Amino acid sequence: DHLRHVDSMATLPSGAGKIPELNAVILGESLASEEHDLVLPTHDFAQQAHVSSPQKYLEMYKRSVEDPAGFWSDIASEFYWKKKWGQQVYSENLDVTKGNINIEWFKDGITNICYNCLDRNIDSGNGDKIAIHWEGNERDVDGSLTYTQLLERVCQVANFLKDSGVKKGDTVIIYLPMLMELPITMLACARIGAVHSVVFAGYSAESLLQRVMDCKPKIVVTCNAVRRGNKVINLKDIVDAALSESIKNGISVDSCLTYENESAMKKEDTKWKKGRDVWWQEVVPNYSTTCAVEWVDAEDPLFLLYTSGSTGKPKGVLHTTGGYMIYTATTFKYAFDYKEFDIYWCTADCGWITGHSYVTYGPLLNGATVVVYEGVPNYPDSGRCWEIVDKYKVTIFYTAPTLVRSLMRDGNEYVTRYSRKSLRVLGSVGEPINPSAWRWFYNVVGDSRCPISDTWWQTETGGFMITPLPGAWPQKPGSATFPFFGVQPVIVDEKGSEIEGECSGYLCVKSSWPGAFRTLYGDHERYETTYFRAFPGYYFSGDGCSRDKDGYHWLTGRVDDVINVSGHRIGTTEVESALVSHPQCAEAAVVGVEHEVKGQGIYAFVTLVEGVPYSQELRKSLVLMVRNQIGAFAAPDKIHWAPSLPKTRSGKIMRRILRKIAARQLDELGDTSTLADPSVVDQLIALADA
Ligand code: 6R9
Repeated sequence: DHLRHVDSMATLPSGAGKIPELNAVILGESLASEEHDLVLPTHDFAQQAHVSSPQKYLEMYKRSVEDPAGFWSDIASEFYWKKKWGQQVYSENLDVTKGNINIEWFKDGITNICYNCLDRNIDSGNGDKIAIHWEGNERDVDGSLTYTQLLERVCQVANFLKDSGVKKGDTVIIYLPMLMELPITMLACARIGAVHSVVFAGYSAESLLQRVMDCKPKIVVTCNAVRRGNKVINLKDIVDAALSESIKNGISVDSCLTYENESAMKKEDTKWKKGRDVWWQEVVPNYSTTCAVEWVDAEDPLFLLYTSGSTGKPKGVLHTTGGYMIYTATTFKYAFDYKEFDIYWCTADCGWITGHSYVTYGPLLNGATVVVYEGVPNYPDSGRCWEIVDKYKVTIFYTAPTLVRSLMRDGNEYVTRYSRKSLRVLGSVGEPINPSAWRWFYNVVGDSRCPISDTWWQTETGGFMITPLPGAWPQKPGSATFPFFGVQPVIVDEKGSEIEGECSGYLCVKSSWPGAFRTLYGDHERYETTYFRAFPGYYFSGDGCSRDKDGYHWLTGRVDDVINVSGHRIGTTEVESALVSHPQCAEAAVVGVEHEVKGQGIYAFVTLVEGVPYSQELRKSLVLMVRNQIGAFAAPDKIHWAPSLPKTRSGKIMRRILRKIAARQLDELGDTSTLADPSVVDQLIALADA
């Protein structure tokens, strides 16, 4: 273990400001290092960092919460605004008891995020800088685009969209894998003021349909197929299925722009619907490489992204333009200590929020060079990531704990075979990173030299909320450390009272930040209920969190019915709905269970229709049902036969008990006396390995 242990932080200069919760940490005296290993930034790293000391952080943080308007407008002024925002930099109401929830930043400011990502960087002399390095699934398939070339591509797509009748405020669904065309299409939408809704290309036709029905896109952009590892997935078939079903439900999509992904499937083999489908390669290149920008209000919508909640219906998280732009740009710069020379690679897919904020917008707003990888991280073998790191001289590598754990299991040789000398900052997102995985990432991948930014945030928050600033302060493996500028996290108890000092409870946020989502598409009521009613006055994250005596934050996972599988959010109800749509399934209850690689696995208790016998085939067809209805990533790891489910007298399933049975913590079942029929529990235990 190469960690640098320290006895105290007395070596750090003291002199912190007046923000009590942070003082304990920032001032060395009260640091309880005996409990956790502390990992100090190296001297060289700290010296060159944007935020080089706890004091510097504290100074900036203090201003950001005491004078948010001043802090954020100074930063916003570094971007291009056709017209400056109004008198009031922001306005907010986060208290349901005082009226509707309302958040606005930079209102009446007129800008365009695509212009700020591309034109602005080109105008400042970076036109020839590489914007995107694209690495295909196969080793020898790659390509790159400079900022100028990227703008040209974006303009062609934007012109096509306009020509197809897409106007400001219209929605475009993008169902694409990690081709360059994915960020290109996102930027093209932004350029003309259209609202993109990227649907992860691992979602099933059923899930795509649900999203089409909800946001009614003018057009769908897809490709014929994709190669992931050794598998070829026919995306066009999935789109066809969703679109023909949507027509039956009264929603017809005029146009389906389809990119021919030649390496996966030939044009000739692709099913085609004349009049609706258009080949990308046949139309897009014919359009002009310039396209005037549609200037939009800071509060005009930028995108919709569906995420799982605790009910079956996905939530359309809506982000607007101005605040999101400033927030993603700023968080990217500070949390990764971004510098002009950096080569940045984030392994996330643009189908998730991480791919929106930290593959596309955040990095490009900073004029960064971004690596986009089409394939899976362990293809053709577990060394692929480090091969890519060496190939492009990646300096910042941002990934998920699930990948770290799976590569860790495959052994160090796959890592040490490659140089990785270029790396200087590592990042983690999606779920809590276990201290052991953190250490492996730090010691083996980063050669004990690269700080790790363990970034806690959500689809809803738009950007990082609690994250280390590399170089600023010592890290504790597994802790997301401290809030980003302008973010005021609070931990509340059951009653919604803030708890101070060392504690654990529900993680909420006091007052707004520029990147916050503004509503759930078409359902402001649900927005208020889900996020603001549980603890009036606060945004409730749905996560549990504890704070140690040094003020470090430790995320403990979801406290609602959301499971986090390999960093993907899946609602238990979504999986249950898919299971019960199987004709032989009478009832289902799904819980999360610890999983070595995925973080959480999906564990399903299934009650069959009277008289249907248990069988291995039935198990398989139940799993298939979920794969088809949601996507392969949501497939249950275990189907546990349940003659009946443990329910209270009022009919509520007691998930607490199911969680214990799933985890085989049978001596911790707790009180089962309130069950309508306590003998159900023994029945379930008897069938645990059936
Ligand atoms: C960015 C993203 C959000 C949920 C969130 C939490 C979990 C994400 C985390 C983390 C601990 C981290 N989560 N990052 N938990 N430490 N660094 O993942 O967004 O898909 O909306 O998921 O993921 O439970 O509530 P999203």
